[in-house]
Amino acid sequence: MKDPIRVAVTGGAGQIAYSLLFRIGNGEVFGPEQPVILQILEIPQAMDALKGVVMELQDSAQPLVHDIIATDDANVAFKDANWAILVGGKPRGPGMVRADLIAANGPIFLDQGKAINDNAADDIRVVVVANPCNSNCLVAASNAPDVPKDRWFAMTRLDENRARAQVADKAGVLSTEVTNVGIWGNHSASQFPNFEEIKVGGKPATEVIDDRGWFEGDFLTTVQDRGKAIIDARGKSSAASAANAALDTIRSLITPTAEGDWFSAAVYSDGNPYGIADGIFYSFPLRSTGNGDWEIVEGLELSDYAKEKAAATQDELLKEREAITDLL
Ligand code: NAX
Repeated sequence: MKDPIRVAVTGGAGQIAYSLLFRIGNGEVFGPEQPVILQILEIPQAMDALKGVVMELQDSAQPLVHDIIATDDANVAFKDANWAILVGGKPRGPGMVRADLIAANGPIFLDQGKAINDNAADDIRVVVVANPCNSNCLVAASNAPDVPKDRWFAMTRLDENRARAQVADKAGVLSTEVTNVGIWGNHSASQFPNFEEIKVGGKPATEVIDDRGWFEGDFLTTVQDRGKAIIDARGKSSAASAANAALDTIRSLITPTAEGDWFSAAVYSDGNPYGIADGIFYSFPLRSTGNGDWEIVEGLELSDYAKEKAAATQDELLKEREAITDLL
């Protein structure tokens, strides 16, 4: 059996972690031969609740889980970590606008960025789930100067999966038939799931579903507003599907991407082929070699419509960045 890898998960007593931790322990993402040591971070007030989660992890007796470390010290949680999944953060409170949320989360990600920089393993890779994930990722990455920027990802995979599911449902096919789903920009209502590139059974989705009005209307708004629709229906925000998307993100990064396909995550924009501003975490269609290297898919011909959408979500990210300049 291989040596265990260390996986740090923050927000361990929260609802996403309640699904995520057990699925990591099951070998669903790193494989059935790869033992893991779970290093779970919480705030002091949630340590009792985390104790309960740890008891349940112990009671699952998962063979791949070689140790569980529960702590409220970021330096301990990120010590020698190979992967960090940053799920914990301050939720949006009543009356808070997006700028307030960004400001409230900034200091958390500044501290965690520093702790990752000072403690993590040389091959650390970080997936930021906690919202506003693109800007939180920018704060953390900016405060970890020793960790290359291409190791940081903000999660837009849930949006990708939502878009895939909507198209599969409309076309009456299995979700596996729907490929080339790329989310552009911010994990927010301004995101652009670029339906012009999506394929169904290898054919353009816009030919299979010959209804441009649906794509520009219901499709976009359903994907963009899905998080709110789930809160309205469930009384709580998406958790199982968010954990699922975090695992999908990591799996896509450690597995070679199928020929001609791509997946989505927000990455540090630094001289990209589409003229998107540098210095923000912007979601692009990506391809992975499977050994940790990835690249932005090149050569896509964006229509004027797509360019406008891609620019609008970029502008929102630039505005978010203005709210955190003192943390970068
Ligand atoms: P919960 O409120 O259930 O759990 C969050 C946990 O984080 C709490 O237990 C809290 O004590 C802990 N926490 C707070 N500050 C912390 C810190 N400084 N260090 C460590 N832990 C800390 O939220 P949950 O439903 O699990 O969602 C977690 C985050 O995911 C939220 O920010 C949420 O907005 C975000 N989401 C992101 C999604 C995405 O696609 N990127 C989708 C789902 C989700 O909305």
